[in-house]
Amino acid sequence: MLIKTRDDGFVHPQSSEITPQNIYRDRRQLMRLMAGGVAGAALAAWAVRDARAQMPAQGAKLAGRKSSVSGASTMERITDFKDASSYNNFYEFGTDKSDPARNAHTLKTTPWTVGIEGLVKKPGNYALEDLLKLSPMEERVYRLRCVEGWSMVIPWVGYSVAELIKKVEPLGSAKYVEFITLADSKTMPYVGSRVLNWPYVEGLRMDEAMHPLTLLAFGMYGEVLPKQNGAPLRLVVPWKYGFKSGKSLVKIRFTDKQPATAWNVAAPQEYGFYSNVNPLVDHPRWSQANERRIGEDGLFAKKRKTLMFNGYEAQVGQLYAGMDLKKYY
Ligand SMILES: Nc1nc2c(c(=O)[nH]1)N[C@H]1C(S)=C(S)[C@@H](COP(=O)(O)O)O[C@H]1N2
Ligand SMILES: [Mo]
Repeated sequence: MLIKTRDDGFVHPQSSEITPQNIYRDRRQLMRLMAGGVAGAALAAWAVRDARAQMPAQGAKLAGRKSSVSGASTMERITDFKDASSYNNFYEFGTDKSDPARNAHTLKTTPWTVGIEGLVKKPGNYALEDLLKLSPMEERVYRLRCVEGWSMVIPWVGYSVAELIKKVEPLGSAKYVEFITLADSKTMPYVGSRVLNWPYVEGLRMDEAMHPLTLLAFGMYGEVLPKQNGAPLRLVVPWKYGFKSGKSLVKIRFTDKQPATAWNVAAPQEYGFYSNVNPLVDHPRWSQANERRIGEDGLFAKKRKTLMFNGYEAQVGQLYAGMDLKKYY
């Protein structure tokens, strides 16, 4: 049964009536109801996926066209979906790698809006449905390198955050972008714990945010994002340590001052603002020269050498020309 829930005609199936059979019937029905094209399909998929949230079945499809951005896809072996969706850092849901997959089902991803604030001509609350339609979806296979010394290769679906930034027109005085994520203690059991200051905040310099590789992701592996991976939308900054890629974004704020980021506030000697992947700059408590690729951790798996800027130096090296990367870590 399709229920009309919003004035703008956004529809979703009622979850109590969902069975594996009628999902596909409803999905086809939604596809017909929605405007054609990629955005329409994405929106329909979105609605179905939310209704299926409690089900063990795979999520709804969210396909993207192949990206034309230089360096946007590595040919390295893609990490299994199972690993990418069960070995996570999402401290709002617990600090063990297995906690987010177990706990994130409580996250409510509809309705969802992203507030655009600060030094910008078009501030306001942007509905997820509108963000999904803002630009064509692309698939990009990025390496993700966690500061803890492991990595994955994940096919994300989304578009450059630059597309959104251009639409909202930041003022000339905006030098940084602050990315603020959801902190809802009712649905996120560790919000309120003392591990970090909540909300989890990250930030980029304006030119980093505008770089075409910086992705606003809505999906992975051709499906909408699993909750533990940061549904309904997150950042992915492939040349920086994974913690720069905030999950479940609710606000994007344009500022003239470098944002106070969650990890930098928690441990400034260990985590800087830039956090570019750099095998030559060790973490104070461990080396960053090598990494373990998740899914390769058998007896004979060798550690891989960590690459400068996580392998994206050709694309982003120029952003840091002349900077002392030992000082600005
Ligand atoms: N809101 C929020 N975003 C977050 C985190 C977090 O704890 N909370 N962890 C970060 C870290 S440390 C990493 S490595 C990546 C992991 O993303 P993945 O689970 O999709 O691989 O998410 C980042 N984004
Ligand atoms: Mo991480």
